[in-house]
Amino acid sequence: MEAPLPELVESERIVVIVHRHADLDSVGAAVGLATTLSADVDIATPGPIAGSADRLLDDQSVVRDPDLGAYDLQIVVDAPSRQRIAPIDPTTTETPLLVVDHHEPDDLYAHATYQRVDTAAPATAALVANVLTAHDIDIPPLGAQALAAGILDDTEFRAVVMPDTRRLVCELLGTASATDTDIATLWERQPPWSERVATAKAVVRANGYKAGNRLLLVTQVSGHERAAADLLLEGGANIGVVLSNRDDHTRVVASTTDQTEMSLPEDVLEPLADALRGDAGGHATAGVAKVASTDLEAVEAAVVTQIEERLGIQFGPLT
Ligand SMILES: [Mn+2]
Repeated sequence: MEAPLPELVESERIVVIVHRHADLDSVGAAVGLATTLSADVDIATPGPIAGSADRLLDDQSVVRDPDLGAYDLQIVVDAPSRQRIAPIDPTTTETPLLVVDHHEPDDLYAHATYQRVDTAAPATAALVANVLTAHDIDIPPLGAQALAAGILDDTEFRAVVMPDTRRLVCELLGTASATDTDIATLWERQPPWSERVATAKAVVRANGYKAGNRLLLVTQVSGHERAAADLLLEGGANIGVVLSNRDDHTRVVASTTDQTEMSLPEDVLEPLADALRGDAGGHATAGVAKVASTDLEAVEAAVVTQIEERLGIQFGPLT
């Protein structure tokens, strides 16, 4: 029996760090933890995510440049060295560090307060499932789905027939069947139908605003907001804003190509959330707000005004 990890159950704020070009195993392990632990969990990414793994992050709190000292526990998943997670460096703070990994030990392990390292494990996601189970923490369907995706991907699907892992994978898939999302699409080259429909609607419904050579595109979808926001940037916008009605609130997802002009959370989304009651977060070039108003026209007008005030410009219609 392994020594327990008190911080896993007692922490209020946890950051889970994935590796550079994080794959399904690293992201799946992180999402498995984020959806399961009772703490507020941020997932920190040192850079872009590989392939389809970013789809698992749709409803997660994702940060690019975490203030590591502000957390009660840092967890690195699927990376043995500082180089694999640079520029994020969990060794610079006093925050306890847990490393969960199946690679050959490297420099990160010397700094770990705790480690769950097993080079014989087929995937880090499997080690995460075992850590959670060992603490009697029930894994919810979304978490089970993310962990199963990580294990299947790292083993090229052999996990379902490997004696050591088939039982775990079948259990996770059984739990995951309670969600209505389909993980099979993670291995398709073309985005899933629902995402294609959402991004196509985003294009058709977009309102354009222009000031000088700045373009702002605002649109409405009912899902896949992040993919839609990225698409608006690919379509030429400097700033893309996607609004989504969620019964009693509106989700506002924003992306910008410009790293320096403004910080979306601080300059746009947090003031918006203050004005319309809600909360906001994210990093400088991609953020999310949740506001109480469900009047999409009013939310759109408030977003445009916020950006105008911050940049000291006035948008006109893009005709
Ligand atoms: Mn792995």
